[in-house]
Amino acid sequence: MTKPMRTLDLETEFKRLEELIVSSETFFLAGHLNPDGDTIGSMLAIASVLKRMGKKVTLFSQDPIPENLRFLPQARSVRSRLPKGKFDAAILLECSVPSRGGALEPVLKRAGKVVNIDHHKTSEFYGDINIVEPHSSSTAEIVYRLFHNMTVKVTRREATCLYTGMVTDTGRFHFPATSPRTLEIASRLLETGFKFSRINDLLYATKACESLKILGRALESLELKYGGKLAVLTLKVKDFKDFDARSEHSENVINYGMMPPGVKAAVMFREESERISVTFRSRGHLDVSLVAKSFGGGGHRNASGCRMKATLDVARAKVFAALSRLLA
Ligand SMILES: [Mn+2]
Repeated sequence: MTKPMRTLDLETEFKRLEELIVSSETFFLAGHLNPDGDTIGSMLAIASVLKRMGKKVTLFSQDPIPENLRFLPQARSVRSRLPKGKFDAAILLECSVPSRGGALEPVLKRAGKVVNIDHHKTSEFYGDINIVEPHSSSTAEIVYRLFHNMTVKVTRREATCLYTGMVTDTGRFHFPATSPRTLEIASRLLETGFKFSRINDLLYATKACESLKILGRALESLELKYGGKLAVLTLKVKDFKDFDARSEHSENVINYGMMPPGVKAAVMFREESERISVTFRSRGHLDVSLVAKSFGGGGHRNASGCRMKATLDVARAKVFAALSRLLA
């Protein structure tokens, strides 16, 4: 009985967002820290549509856009400095809480309305409008639905952005969140004629040397625990220094942890200057977002993360204790 109600609410929220878009002039768009293809792709697609409608749009990402996503149309229009002035609407993408986007508070306080668009079930409904759809494979899928409702015809460039969001968040249409609808939307995007194969090449067959070297280091660190149910990868500050690599070069490395047969969950510890970044992966019903959330993070059942102010040893001990309970 709760399901139709939820759908009804969501449709109302979509309608309210449409009305807000029509009645607003100035927009602030922001994504989460360490932005990924879904956050940036969704942001750029919305910005492009808003601009076509004659709106003024300011795009913000506190952290820089990863190199492998800089091919996206208008990627350079994303600023890393918080803008001054007021906005009619602030749209946050994939921020389960506003602080996931960094220090956005000053801008949000000055915004007429705050919109939260997310597909993470850990999202807190902090917006004046909340479009939270945990069954969507990606935020890009939700954004496509918004455009569809608005009868916006997606351009080739917008399709490039939305496709990038979908293909990256679904692990190339591999993760269980991939639905018939995901593939149907991908198919509609393909119909615009964007350079599908070239985008896939840029995303998946192009890798910086630093990333390859870091991957090698991470794979060497692989440990199996709890009878082979948990894979552990560790990257230390020194590993990054040795190869002159940055944290973005370790993106997706965690997925290799899920490859040994019998592994149910993988965790990667990344030592940063003053904290430890922890990433989790799992399969099936094993919900690693519970562990991430218990340490102040968030994410999905099968993919989540958190940051801990602790030494590597302390972070490992705490996380292992939580994971052993989960795996028991
Ligand atoms: Mn996403």
